[in-house]
Amino acid sequence: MATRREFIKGSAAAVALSVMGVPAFGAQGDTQADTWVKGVCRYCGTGCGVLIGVRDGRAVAIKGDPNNHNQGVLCQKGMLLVPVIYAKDRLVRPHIRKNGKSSPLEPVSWEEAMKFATDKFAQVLKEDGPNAVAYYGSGQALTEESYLANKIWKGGFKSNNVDGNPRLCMASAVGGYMSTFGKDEPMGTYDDLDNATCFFIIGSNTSEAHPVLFQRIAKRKQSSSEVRVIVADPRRTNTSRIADMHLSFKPGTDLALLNGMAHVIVRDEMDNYRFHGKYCTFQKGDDAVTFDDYKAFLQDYTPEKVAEITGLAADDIVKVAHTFAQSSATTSLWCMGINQRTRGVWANNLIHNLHLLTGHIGRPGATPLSLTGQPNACGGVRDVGALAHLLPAGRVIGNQQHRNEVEDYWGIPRGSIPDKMGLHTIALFEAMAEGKVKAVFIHCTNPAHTLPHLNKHTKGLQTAFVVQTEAFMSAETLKYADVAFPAAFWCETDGVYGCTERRYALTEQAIKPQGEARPCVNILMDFAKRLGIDEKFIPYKNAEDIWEEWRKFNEKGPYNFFGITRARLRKESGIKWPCPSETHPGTNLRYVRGKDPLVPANHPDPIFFYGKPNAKATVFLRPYAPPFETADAEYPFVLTTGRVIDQWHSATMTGTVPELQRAYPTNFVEINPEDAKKLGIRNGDKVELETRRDKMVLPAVVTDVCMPGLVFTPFFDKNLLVNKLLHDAVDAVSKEPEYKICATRVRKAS
Ligand SMILES: Nc1nc2c(c(=O)[nH]1)N[C@H]1C(S)=C(S)[C@@H](COP(=O)(O)OP(=O)(O)OC[C@H]3O[C@@H](n4cnc5c(=O)[nH]c(N)nc54)[C@H](O)[C@@H]3O)O[C@H]1N2
Ligand SMILES: Nc1nc2c(c(=O)[nH]1)N[C@H]1C(S)=C(S)[C@@H](COP(=O)(O)OP(=O)(O)OC[C@H]3O[C@@H](n4cnc5c(=O)[nH]c(N)nc54)[C@H](O)[C@@H]3O)O[C@H]1N2
Ligand code: SF4
Ligand SMILES: [Mo]
Repeated sequence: MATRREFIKGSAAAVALSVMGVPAFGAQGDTQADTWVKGVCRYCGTGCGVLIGVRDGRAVAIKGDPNNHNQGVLCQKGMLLVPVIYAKDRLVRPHIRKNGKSSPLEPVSWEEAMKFATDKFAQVLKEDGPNAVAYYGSGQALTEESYLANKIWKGGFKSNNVDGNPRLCMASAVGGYMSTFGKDEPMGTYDDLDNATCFFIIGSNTSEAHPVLFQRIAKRKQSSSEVRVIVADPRRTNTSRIADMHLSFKPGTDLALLNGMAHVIVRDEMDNYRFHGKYCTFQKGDDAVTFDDYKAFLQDYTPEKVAEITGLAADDIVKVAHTFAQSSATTSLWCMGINQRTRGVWANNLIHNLHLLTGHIGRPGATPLSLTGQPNACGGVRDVGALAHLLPAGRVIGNQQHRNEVEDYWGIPRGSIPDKMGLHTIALFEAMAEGKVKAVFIHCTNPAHTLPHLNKHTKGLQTAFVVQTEAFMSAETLKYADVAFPAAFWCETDGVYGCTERRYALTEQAIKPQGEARPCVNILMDFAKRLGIDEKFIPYKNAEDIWEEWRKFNEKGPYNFFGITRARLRKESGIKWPCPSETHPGTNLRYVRGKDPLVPANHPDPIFFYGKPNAKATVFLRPYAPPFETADAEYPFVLTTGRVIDQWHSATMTGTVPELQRAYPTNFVEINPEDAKKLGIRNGDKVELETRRDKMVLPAVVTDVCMPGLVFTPFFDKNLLVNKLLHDAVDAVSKEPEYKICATRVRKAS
């Protein structure tokens, strides 16, 4: 905690700047705070450190933590986080629906709500078995919550039906790291942003989705005329403002572009043979192949052929490949434009390929760094293994040795964890609609708003018994909840978030929960114990006890963070794993001798890819494949969906803040002036989008952000649920839906 004297005077100018999209220093709110409590911003995967000002038991102010990676800087969402706690529509009492889905949600006591929820779960477990129950979680839940839920479901109920919104988000990145390097999570960190001389930003609107990182990139760009920024995005977003080259290509053609860049790099002998000859193997599907086979494969991706597929100029493809390869240090950054695709894992593999071919890896500023969307998708869900195919710390359900290791650690008989994977998100909601999964516990996510193909998937919520933890009454999913438990929000409880760069940081409890809200670890423990889970299996008094168990779980193995104790987290503003001892400072360059404590000091090579048994990374031969739906004569436009800086997903939080809500009050459709002119559409006109799923009328924003043939909508507005328009085709490996591309008709509405 900091004292009042350390307080930097709040500045109206800072807030004004931040509202224009410029991250800012300074504090927001009441300047009379008498204690400052350390925490992490509730929103994005940038994971900015904050200090929360408290007076008389109330949070009254916020400022950036000068000791965390963000060095005191926050964007407008972070600056305006405190009033969200006290929003009028906070859910502050337990509710149940006594007589089925059409009866009203009524406030009841905790005892009555818990009994109602657990009676139904007990009945389903007894009559239909463990595969008929599920947990659907979130990359916004605390690490302790996700670890606990995963343990209760997989080890306690013996159900692997544990999934969550990271399936909609990071699953393809996980698949990419796992297949290329053998283990999940990036090798680089934000420090690389200060050292890169080339930024390759593909499928990430960093300026709106990770504003504080964008500011750091922009600063680096300004610091040296040598620095080049390449943005590859079919939309001319705010991010491309700082780009030396903006590649606006046909949506869904990234695989061709990335193979085309590899072709040029190899053809022009800009590859680093000493690197890939030593550290890489080449693979086509499951078969080992040679570098010469790879070269032959790349013959299909000459600049001319790739130009035809992508709509780019052949010269630009050559130029971008040369810039990538010839810089002294290239960092790639990507997000949903790459992950939310039916070939998302392949696209991830192809980005890694470029780094392995050129040796832009394992040096300051040279790294493939996947940006994580949610604040705790990395630490809470990926590391904890709270997905249907995973177990903690990079283990997988399908591996008996992995299951046994987890069973031994949890002190349950071998064979307890079922050997079959659980249901991934889309399959889970289908199984709910079919009546196969009869009861679901939904935690810290709003699927009735954010799943694709909503008309199909809300049937699952309508059919299954739904228990939900929630903090805001406006959440669309509450319309389907049979039980709603009010959750302690953000600094009303304590817990760890793990952001993009393997950094774990603690939010300490600053204030009491509003009304009758409770910390979700308490809700989960109470729920599990009433369902007969042994006290000895979950013997925790609080979140700290859970953290200690999880930390010690990782005393060995590639996710070692044994040294990140709660006491250290209270003192320090985040620590990056691997971190094997309490005196270890944390790791910037993973897999690098002398930097990563898991690489033996006497290892013969400077790089050691210890994620795979053969200690090599894999360059994959992945051919171009088109997206699931492409524009055709019937549906001639491509619709893509995504974010705006001021709103967070379903806007249950940002929508309560007038300054944010005023900036973007409703969903809209962005359309190119050329297309608009042809269709007789002017700015502000009503436009109808019609896909094979549904149709919807939205106001037009005529701008050259989208290339001709492409339209974009954000998805935050619950009054215009654009996700009804989307299909739910998933990646063959990661099962992540292709939110980014579907075919649509566009016309002026009468
Ligand atoms: N303000 C705000 N910030 C957020 C969030 C939020 O809701 N609001 N959510 C957080 C979360 S969970 C996530 S996952 C991240 C998402 O962060 P981003 O992925 O950066 O954001 P999106 O707007 O979803 O999509 C990024 C870009 O992908 C582009 N794109 C579409 N199709 C293609 C394609 O075929 N190829 C390529 N290369 N690009 C394509 C779009 O034009 C868009 O500009 O943001 C995080 N940060
Ligand atoms: N069209 C379209 N749809 C998308 C995407 C896209 O790009 N396009 N992106 C997808 C991606 S990447 C993601 S990550 C998902 C996100 O999808 P969701 O996770 O469904 O979206 P959120 O609005 O963040 O939902 C979080 C919920 O948790 C509640 N909540 C807030 N704080 C707490 C708390 O402390 N405890 C509890 N228990 N609840 C709390 C919020 O009120 C809210 O209802 O959306 C996906 N949907
Ligand atoms: S960049 Fe992300 S983590 Fe940082 S203040 Fe903004 S929303 Fe919060
Ligand atoms: Mo996400």
